[in-house]
Amino acid sequence: MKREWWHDKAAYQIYPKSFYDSNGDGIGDIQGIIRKLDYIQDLGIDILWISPMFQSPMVDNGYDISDYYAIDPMFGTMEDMEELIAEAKKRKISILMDLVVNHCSSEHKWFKEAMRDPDGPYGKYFYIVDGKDGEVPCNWRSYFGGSVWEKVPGYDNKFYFHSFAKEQPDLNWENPQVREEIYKMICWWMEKGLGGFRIDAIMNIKKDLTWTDLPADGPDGMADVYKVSQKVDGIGDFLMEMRRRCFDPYDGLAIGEAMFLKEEAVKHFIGENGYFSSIFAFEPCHAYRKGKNYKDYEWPQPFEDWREETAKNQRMLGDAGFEANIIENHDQPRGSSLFIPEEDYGFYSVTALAAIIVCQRGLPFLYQGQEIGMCNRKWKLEEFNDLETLSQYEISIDAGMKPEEALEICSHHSRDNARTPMQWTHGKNAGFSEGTPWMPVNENYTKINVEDEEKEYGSVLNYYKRLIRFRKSEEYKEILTYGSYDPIYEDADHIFAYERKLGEKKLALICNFSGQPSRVTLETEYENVVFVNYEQTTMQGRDLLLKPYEVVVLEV
Ligand code: TEU
Ligand code: CA
Repeated sequence: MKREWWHDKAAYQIYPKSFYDSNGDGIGDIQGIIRKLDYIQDLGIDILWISPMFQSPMVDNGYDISDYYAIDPMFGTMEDMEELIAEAKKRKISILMDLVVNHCSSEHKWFKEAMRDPDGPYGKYFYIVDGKDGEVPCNWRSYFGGSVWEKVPGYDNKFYFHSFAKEQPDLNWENPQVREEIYKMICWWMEKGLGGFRIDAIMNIKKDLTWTDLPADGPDGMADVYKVSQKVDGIGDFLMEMRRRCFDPYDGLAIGEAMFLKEEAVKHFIGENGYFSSIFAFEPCHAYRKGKNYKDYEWPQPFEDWREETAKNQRMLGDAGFEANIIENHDQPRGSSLFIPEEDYGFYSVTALAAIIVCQRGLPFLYQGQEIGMCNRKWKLEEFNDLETLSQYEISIDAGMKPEEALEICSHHSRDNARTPMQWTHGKNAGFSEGTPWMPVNENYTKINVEDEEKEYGSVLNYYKRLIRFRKSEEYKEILTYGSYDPIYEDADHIFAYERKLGEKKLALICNFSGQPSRVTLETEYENVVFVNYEQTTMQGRDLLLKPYEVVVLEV
């Protein structure tokens, strides 16, 4: 396999609104990120993905971009952005921005022009379709609820298409001019010295242009748009063109938000000749999603499904390339709350989860706050900010749930859980802002925060630092990056275990992911214990006696 600069690195996602506020307006900003670069470097991070900071009306917190060439004043200026790239570079950190090009904002000049003259050149930048006698062209439901169609103002029978909110009109990738505009913009940013992009919602860019009704899958008579948009052939041509034009020339890292891939398709998506450098490993992380809506999700994450999906994903990738391994991001609950069934999870369970994910094959990708053990909070309905959560609340109520039940489900699954301010200190507003934070701070900041955890050897934060150092150490870097991944003890109850092998070298990670003690009879003789989360490892002959949430990495 051809070696790439990013293969043996560790990555971290920043949700900028909630990371660090440098000027007291209650919103995180670019200068705030710059001030925390030393912290990020100290954690062992080499690659930073920052969620969108482009000019935006913020209907979907920046995932609705009205000018791709401008930084939103909420976050700072273009000079701030250039300073951030330069300061990061000094610390050998590469910046990835978020590429949101399935859609733009309804405030983008292209869209405004398209609405003014739907039959003119900018009309072709979007999907503007005639309805059926004033009714929508077909019955597809958008991701955030309601029809994918919205009337073009002033016209009785013209509609524009939006996969997400109506303020996020989909761009027409079939139009070569649109693709040119997108590629030009990506290259413009790459020229500024970015390391690459994370590519948003990209599986939606190829449409079924027949706009045919689907059998209804809900009482509203509609059917989910993703059932069509992610099944259409031909997406590869667009993606390969984008790679060749925008990423290859800069040796850029492109990480796709690609989901629901079939086994045969994976090899086309990643690796040396894939459309992307890497994609996120959503299947293991989303094992709890048993349907489309929050009300169909399991809580907590079902252990066996998670273990199985991990093994499947790792096997599917084989030699094709590397996935980006996550337990959380800005679109789902906090990993510790989701994955750990115990109400009162502490150091051991959180670090067990950390070790399982960081030692896998693939790029370890942390989300801000994960490294200190941040978790979900309890919400009141009026505190939710996220449009997806509000639509999911309605869906639960419409399905006949009591308000308390619907609120509990939304409290578990709301994306807002991931968007509460980063907990820097045990002081006012968790040290996030001098002003009033745009989002409530999780009340547990007096216990879970960077300042206190930095001082304590046995904190989650210091464990993460040692873990990342282990992953990148001279001695184990090679095997942890390029070694094969083989699940072991797959039938053992609540044991998450796998081997990494490279040449003569072999490591095994064995974790008891439960609150009860457990025993594993080892089939291999190991010589060294190389990484742990308890002070002592107990062996009885061939039996490894594991304490609750104990994880060990053994070496042959
Ligand atoms: O998400 C794309 C996507 O498919 C979402 O439906 C996602 O699965 C859902 O939010 C999970 O709860 C991306 C971004 O990550 C998300 O924040 C944006 O809202 C969305 O695109 C639209 O740009
Ligand atoms: Ca600010």
